[in-house]
Amino acid sequence: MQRDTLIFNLIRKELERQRNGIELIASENFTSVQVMEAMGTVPTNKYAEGYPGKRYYGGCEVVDEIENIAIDRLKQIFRASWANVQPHSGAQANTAVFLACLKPGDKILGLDLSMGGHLTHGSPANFSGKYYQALFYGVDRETGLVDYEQLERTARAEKPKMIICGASAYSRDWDYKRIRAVADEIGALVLADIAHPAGLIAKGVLNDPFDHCHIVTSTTHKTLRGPRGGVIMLRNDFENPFGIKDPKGNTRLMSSLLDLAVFPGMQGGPLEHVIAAKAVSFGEILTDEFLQYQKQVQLNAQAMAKAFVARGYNLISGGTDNHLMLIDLRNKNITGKKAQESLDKAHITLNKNSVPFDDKSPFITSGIRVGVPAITTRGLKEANMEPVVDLIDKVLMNAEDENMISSVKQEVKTLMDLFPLYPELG
Ligand code: DSN
Repeated sequence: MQRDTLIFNLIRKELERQRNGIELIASENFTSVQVMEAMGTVPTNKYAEGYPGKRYYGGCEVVDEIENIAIDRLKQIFRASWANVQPHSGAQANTAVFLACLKPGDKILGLDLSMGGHLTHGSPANFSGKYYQALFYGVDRETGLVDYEQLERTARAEKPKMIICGASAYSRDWDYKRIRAVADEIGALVLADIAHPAGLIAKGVLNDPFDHCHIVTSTTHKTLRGPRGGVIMLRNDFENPFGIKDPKGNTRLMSSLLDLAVFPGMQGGPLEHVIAAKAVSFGEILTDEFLQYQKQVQLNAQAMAKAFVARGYNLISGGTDNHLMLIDLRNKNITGKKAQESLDKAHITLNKNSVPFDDKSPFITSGIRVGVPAITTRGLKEANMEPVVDLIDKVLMNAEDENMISSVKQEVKTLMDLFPLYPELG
């Protein structure tokens, strides 16, 4: 077969783009080379519908070993008693949880997307808002913190079957215990979607949701720094309290219902090459080096937040506990869309983001979300955050000045050349 130079040249171009820029998308990271190596390997050829030891195809003995190692390592990381590593993404993981726990039309209560929540937590544009009756809590207008009183009020009044905690644009830690207390009052389940802060939670840098939340889902590619994918975990197993049974009408433990929801409920063949890469990344997460990395992520985020505040930027909640910050640009007279586009030209990558109580559409937005996991992986430390914020500020304050943007682009490259990305790849 002729080599597909068109695509391989574009992959090379993407490598150079990643090398030359400052990557601040809060949900992105740079995996290790061995994680990428594992992804491009022969398990991609294998059909393995089912689970280790219970597959619908022959020849699964090796992928069984791989998948069992991934499961064992993930359980060890989070002190979980059960894990499913097959979800293709975080959205798939959440879909499987709903399928295992709820009936269509049941009420769910999650953080509003416009307040930092996630599409799969009940947005009307998503299956979660179409098949379930979605209710929302928000953040406090003054403090920018989750409005736990509103959450409790809504929970008591509406009695949702599931309360979802977790966010994609929230910079503070969560009071899981408080959420569990109201869930117990009304007989609801608590799902923690830790896709964003999972790496910090894994190493004890943030509160542990497992003691208080019945089910935990995550992606594997954000702060966990693994391949793109999802997982579901339980620390303690339990019976579905709402009478959901397996397809044969039998009562099963939640672990079993969740397995059935992932396959055959929602997915077909697992991506065993990605599961191999997940296993490799889980091995990395178990090291002390990864603890140092997560501590540095938090230090960098705090240093960056301080530098923004010093330049008069309005951070929602005033700062950050985790790996990201959400900035309301309204006092800087630039929209999120314009900010993202201008920064893109300077090779500083981030995303526009609605801010709580935004008066602009999600296509324009008043804010930007800034995250440090990727630049921390490249080796930037607290002292580098001030210069990075300086470059961002220069662009945002001179968004119409193409010469200025071009000179910032040069400065970005000079800075990032000091932190080589994937030198092994030539
Ligand atoms: N919400 C996306 C993000 O955080 O970038 C992931 O689904």
